[in-house]
Amino acid sequence: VGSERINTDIVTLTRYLNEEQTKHKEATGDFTLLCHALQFSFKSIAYYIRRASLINLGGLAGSSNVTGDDQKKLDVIGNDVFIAAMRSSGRVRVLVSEEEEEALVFDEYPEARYAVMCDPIDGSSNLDAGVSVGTIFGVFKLPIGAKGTKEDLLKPGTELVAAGFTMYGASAQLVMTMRGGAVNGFTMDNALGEFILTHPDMRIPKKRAIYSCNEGNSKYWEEPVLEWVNSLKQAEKPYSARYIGSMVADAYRTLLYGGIFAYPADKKSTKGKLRILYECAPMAMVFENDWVAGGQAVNSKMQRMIEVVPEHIHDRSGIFMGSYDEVQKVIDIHKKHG
Ligand code: AHM
Ligand code: MG
Repeated sequence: VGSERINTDIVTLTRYLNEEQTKHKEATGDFTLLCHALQFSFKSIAYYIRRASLINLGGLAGSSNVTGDDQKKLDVIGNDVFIAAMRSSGRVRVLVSEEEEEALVFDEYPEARYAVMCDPIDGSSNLDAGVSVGTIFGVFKLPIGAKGTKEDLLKPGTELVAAGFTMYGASAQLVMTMRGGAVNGFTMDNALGEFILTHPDMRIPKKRAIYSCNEGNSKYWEEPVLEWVNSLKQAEKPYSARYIGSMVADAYRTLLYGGIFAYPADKKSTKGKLRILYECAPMAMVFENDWVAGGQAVNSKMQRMIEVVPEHIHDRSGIFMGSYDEVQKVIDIHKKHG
């Protein structure tokens, strides 16, 4: 490769964050610092996942988390890495993690103005098989003097100032969006130790014949969901089924290729499986990003996912998200059933 063909002016996440900060004259740099701490936690988790089977991190840790799932050793490590990074940033007042029953309030930083919600390692049942997993995050900005109470957290996704996820796959892929901005995708360059802006201004295709859901649950599904999936199978050109079972990986594919990802509420899990604050709302912010990504995300009642207000920090919801036209099909069938 001739040197003239090597791009020497790459946009790293660090550069991108600096450039974003200078666009906002009122910015204090606090949010940028928070993003640096987030970035560090993604890099660390990516590193541990990659090393996992070499340094004996596979398997169960012998404890259960709040929702009764068996915790993996890596779940515990991912959670610890995330908490330490958020706490030490000095910019986080309160942190909600899937792995922690209560919100963690960082009283040592009473001036901190951000609340962070995260699932440190989502899809961890896939870990030992080497399948992609991910970290999902959402960020609220709190009023001055906020104490990190439940009221600071039980807010709809429309209040998020930033959200996104990192997928730990063949490479680590970070997708993030800030309020009013584009959805941008970064790829971890392991040699440089930097996330590089590789997918600026991501836009989800308006439609695509791919659906992604756990059909093993179909005996519990409500009538409209059954009718919808059946209609895809009976379409003139039937849809392709793709289900990884890691929301982040299924979401990343859906964002790039188009299609739909669904985890509906059903007769068994009447509230759905995925959590509102740190799984559904951040994904909704990415997919519904009005003029940017241009997709849709709704719950099982066909309400906009981003407007749903949880009553408890670990509340769950059904979710349908993806290409505009594909989600619209779900909405139309549900409307018909009234
Ligand atoms: P987790 O947070 O305990 O890992 O569970 C969330 C995961 C999602 O990543 C994925 O979409 C879903 O659970 C898969 O569930 P199922 O195995 O029921 O299909
Ligand atoms: Mg998880």
